[in-house]
Amino acid sequence: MLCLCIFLTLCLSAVYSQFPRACTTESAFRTKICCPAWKNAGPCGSRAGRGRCRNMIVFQPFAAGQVPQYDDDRLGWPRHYYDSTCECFENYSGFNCGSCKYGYFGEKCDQKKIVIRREIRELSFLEQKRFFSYLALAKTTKSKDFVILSTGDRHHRDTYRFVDASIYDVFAWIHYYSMKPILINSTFDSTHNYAHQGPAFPGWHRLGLVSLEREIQLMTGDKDFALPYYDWRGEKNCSICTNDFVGDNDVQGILNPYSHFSGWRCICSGFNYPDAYCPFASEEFQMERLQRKPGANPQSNRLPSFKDVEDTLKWGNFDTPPYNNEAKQSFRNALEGFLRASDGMTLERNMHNLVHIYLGGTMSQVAISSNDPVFVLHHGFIDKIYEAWIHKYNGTPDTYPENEELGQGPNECSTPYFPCYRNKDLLRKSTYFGYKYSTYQGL
Ligand code: KOJ
Ligand code: ZN
Repeated sequence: MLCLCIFLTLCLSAVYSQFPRACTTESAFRTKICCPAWKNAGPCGSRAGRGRCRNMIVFQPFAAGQVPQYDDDRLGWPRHYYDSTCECFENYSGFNCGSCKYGYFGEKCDQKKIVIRREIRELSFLEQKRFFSYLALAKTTKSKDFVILSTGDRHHRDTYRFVDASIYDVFAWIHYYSMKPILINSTFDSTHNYAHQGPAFPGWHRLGLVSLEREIQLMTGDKDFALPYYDWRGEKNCSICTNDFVGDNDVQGILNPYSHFSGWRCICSGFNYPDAYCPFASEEFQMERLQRKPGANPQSNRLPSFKDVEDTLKWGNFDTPPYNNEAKQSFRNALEGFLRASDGMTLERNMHNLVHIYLGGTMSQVAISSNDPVFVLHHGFIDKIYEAWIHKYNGTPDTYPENEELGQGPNECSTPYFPCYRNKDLLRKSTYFGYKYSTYQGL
């Protein structure tokens, strides 16, 4: 068993997220080069033919003389931090080309594998227990390859620190970091962010899930592991909010002490203010516990219906001008839940947003919602609907629209993932990323 684990670890090796620990040294930031060595084959495994250090990573650089005076560190991701990163060949990937693209395994990354994501209630009792055990491991195992950014003050770069976090917390932090208000000309713009309210929304969350899934495969050596999803269509209440699944809660929203996540703490909780990034990501700070109050909010006391999902899939335009939370007749805006899916015109809360607000507590706060693993199950189902749309309308990267949302252009890197995935490259069938969905209740 031990040999098998070592073997699998060697085959799978490091994946993608950020920041790569190896690129948070003083010299990496000074030179703006993030091209770590792979084994003893040189930077990006170049002597083994795995990749090379490339000095232009931003696919859509600003034209000369047009560099805007933005001071947000995430804009034009990742140009604020790095000018050079690894370009990996064939199916190699990762910050040093030491790992494989999603969906590929083996020393030469030439073995394609597609895992099947199933509804959480389709899993056997043992598979369910395995899933919760893997999450517990991910919450407590420090990420070997990645660290997270913690700042006292976003205006002062000397307060930026990179700190250890667990595999699950790196995942939760990525969502937190992407949705902080954008700093433009020294003022904060809270109306836009890099992951929501624009065409990047479905692909951004797809990348988050697939990176977590891969991290769990690596951590456990279980190559067959697939994230489950929660199909909430037509539910009278949250039927998985029981101790067998994501946990029961009391009227205050505290999770039942005998449930799987009752001891979990929320990274980056308690300081929603714009001026800092997760400043207390430290041992001393007591982060708040997860909270959940399904159905308690009178404005959002229902879950979306079967018809809501059908109606959402009626909209053949992936997204429409103005490509934000006011887009009409837009599949993306209906799925995200700013639009009534049936008429495509009325702005109202539905679908993705409705489920977040319905669940309440941690899930209803955009900054920290990803701390609750029900986020993973909910977004798994959102991703399944996105996948159904891609199949129905033959979506390809060319379907992704030009738009003005910061960081959401087709050729911009999905922010803040590492290495770069262009937003438009996330509009592809899921088998490209190594997974597909089971059919459940007709979808
Ligand atoms: C939390 C989120 C989100 C939306 C809402 C509610 O993460 O994306 O809450 O609008
Ligand atoms: Zn989100």
